[in-house]
Amino acid sequence: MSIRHVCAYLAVLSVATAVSAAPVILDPGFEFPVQPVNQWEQAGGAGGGTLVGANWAFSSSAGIMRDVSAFQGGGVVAPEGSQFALIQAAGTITQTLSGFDPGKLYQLIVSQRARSGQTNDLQIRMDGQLVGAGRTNNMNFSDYSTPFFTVASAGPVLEFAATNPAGGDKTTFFDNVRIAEVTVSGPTLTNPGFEDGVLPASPGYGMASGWTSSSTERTGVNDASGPFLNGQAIPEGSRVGFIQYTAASTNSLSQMIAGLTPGQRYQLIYDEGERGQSGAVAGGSATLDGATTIVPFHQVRRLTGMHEVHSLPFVATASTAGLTVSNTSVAGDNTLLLDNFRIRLLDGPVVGDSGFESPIQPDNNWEQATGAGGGTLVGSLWTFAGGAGITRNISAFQSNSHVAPEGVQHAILQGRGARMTQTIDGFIGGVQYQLSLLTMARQHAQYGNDLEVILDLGLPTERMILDMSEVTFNKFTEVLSDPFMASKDSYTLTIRADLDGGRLTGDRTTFVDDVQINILVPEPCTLALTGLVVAGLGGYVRRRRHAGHR
Ligand SMILES: [Ca+2]
Ligand SMILES: [Ca+2]
Ligand SMILES: [Ca+2]
Repeated sequence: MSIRHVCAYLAVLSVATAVSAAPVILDPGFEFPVQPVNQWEQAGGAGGGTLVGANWAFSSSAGIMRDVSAFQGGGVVAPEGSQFALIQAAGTITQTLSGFDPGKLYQLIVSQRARSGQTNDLQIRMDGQLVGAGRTNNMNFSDYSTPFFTVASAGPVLEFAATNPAGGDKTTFFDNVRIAEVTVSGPTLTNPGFEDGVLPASPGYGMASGWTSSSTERTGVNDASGPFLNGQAIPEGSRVGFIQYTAASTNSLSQMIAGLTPGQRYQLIYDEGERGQSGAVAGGSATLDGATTIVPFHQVRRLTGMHEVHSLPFVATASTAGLTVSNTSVAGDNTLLLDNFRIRLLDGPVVGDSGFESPIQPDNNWEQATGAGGGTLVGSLWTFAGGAGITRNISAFQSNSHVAPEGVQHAILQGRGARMTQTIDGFIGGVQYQLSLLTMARQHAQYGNDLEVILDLGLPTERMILDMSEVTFNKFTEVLSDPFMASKDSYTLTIRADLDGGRLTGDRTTFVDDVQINILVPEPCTLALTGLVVAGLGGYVRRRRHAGHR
């Protein structure tokens, strides 16, 4: 992520703030009824205590346990008070709560652990809606925070359920249930970099705080020592999340994005990678509210480090949106790595087909204005010339490895004279803008060429706003143009390849995707960067001003 975006996201994202906890949970610590010393009770009758008078309802294998019962072997002590809840194998514990305000945003925190040497899962539901889930395999009590959730009634039913997917005698313990109303200002994700909460025991399967897991045994969190991260650089902080393949199903991590403004355009950005086992190919995708695909299914191979994924731009229809990121396995023993989720506000003029997703090219094919390729450019909102065109995943241009960072297609600029042009309306005079795009060099022969972005090419108002004398990135990297002040409402935008005054030779191709123009808000931390092109992690930009525009 660029420094510019660190600043921007700090401005846009706000830390969730818990305020007065209006929701009422009776006996959130399972302290009543008091069990006899060294005893417990399950609703089915096991144990030497009682559940009469409890505020919770228990299925037969669920109950309440006191410190330190014979049940526990290892001598488990409650993290709050002297009692806690247990569910042995599969079962549920429920309570009808009160004091909620439908439509408001809430978050539940529970302290949970597994019985020594065991694993189980723990699902948390409000009125039947899954609000949190993951594997309990830690042998010490630790807090798990659900994603944000809303409720439909003032008195929802809270349910803790263990589903014991592996069968056998497995027990999960939990205690100290807390629910707080959450207020956010601006788009907010919970634990977007997987830095919060306990690090699950090796190999890392477990609860990812702030996220809900579809498959409690196949998702989790790794740090630098983790087998799924497998030696790759961590894009943000010291941990990444992961979704491992399973042959029979799609596995996913989910949470709620809060603080969106209906009608506003946004983009989800995150870092993605693959573990790197022999022949492994993960299948990444992301949806909103289970219905809108914002990151289409694409193949993910281990490359030189994790790389940015930019979603298709989307318009918020409500203040919240349910995000689900999935791995639909393609081949081998694969694992999708994830980190550093963030939301970008798209507030500038709309670039038509900013990600070169239309027209759709045939599978594994491309088309250039020269006629090369097996696809078509008819109907594109861009005008292509020379070696410029569009490639779909996975074509010969991509050497069967790199794929589009946004959608499933990206632009190609092969050789001098390759260019693509579009008239952009909707600028506001006096407002300062900045263009961003993702670019990399084709990993082939002489690599990339000289990439230039020009406003009003050939007109008296012509201005070059980005000039990279040679694109050398070996993975898609975001670059930013010079800031520019609009003086009218419409400009022609030209993105072209040059040879840097003849210095570059050979068959060079530069890839481009996700061209966006945003309003540049002069925040204190970005002022110092004005005029610089800032490279993302692992890359760099060499940039040189031409003496004059050619
Ligand atoms: Ca307790
Ligand atoms: Ca991280
Ligand atoms: Ca694209």
